[in-house]
Amino acid sequence: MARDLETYLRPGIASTPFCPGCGHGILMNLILRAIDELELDMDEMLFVSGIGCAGWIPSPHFNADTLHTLHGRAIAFATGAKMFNPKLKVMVISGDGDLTSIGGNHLIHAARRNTDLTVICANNMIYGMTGGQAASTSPLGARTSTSMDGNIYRPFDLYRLVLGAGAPFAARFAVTQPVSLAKTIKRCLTTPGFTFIEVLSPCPTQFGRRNRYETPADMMKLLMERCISKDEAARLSAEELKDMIVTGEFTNEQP
Ligand SMILES: Cc1ncc(C[n+]2csc(CCOP(=O)(O)OP(=O)(O)O)c2C)c(N)n1
Ligand SMILES: [Mg+2]
Repeated sequence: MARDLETYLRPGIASTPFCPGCGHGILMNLILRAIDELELDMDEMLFVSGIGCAGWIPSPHFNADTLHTLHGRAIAFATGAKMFNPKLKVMVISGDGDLTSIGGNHLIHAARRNTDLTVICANNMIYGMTGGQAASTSPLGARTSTSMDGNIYRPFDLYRLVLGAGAPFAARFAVTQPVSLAKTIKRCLTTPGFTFIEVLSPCPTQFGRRNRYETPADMMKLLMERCISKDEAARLSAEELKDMIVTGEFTNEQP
């Protein structure tokens, strides 16, 4: 039977670190929901995060063992813990800057090695916590505190990056697709090997206000309009697909 999700939180945490309209709280809820529906014992799990707003999703919130590690090094710590105790179910939850900018090297090698980890990347397309600098995921033309006239570099396409590095499974969903996202988190937690989910999570404070989103709701609405399933995408022309974000589960055929 479903438990009250509050029972998964450390007692005494009275407030949230997340800004109004941030998607990270929705993601936190869905991870706990997935754990609850699978009836996993959090005492047999370890949650690892790096530095950034997304790093706060597991730590200090989850009432379990959490490792809040150095910026960019969550996967390295998680790999060490898994090697030491292979029975642990190890989940890495961190931001796009942490996992794919400073930590990109660890990400591709864990994918290549098919290390038995579930990695969830909360992608808000910016370094949220430190003042809105451009990340390796910031879109072309995006205004950030380090690209006031628009970002001149192309962003990583994260699920393709991870599949290209050899991971057997990668997915992309937005926090505005909670049912599909929770289902995929459950799939990752029950699939051995390296599994990765890019979760699109709006940051109205650092990204939205610099990029002409009037309200936090506008960022959510845009995700709701633009995120389509890969089946829907298959029916669209290249022109129709231009502004769309294809979401779903993706696998690598090769072993
Ligand atoms: C070695 C090192 N470099 C830089 C920083 C500063 N720093 C901390 S978090 C962060 C970016 C976090 O961005 P992201 O992972 O996307 O998380 P968000 O806050 O957007 O959720 C940076 C640059 C640091 N703590 N350590
Ligand atoms: Mg970020």
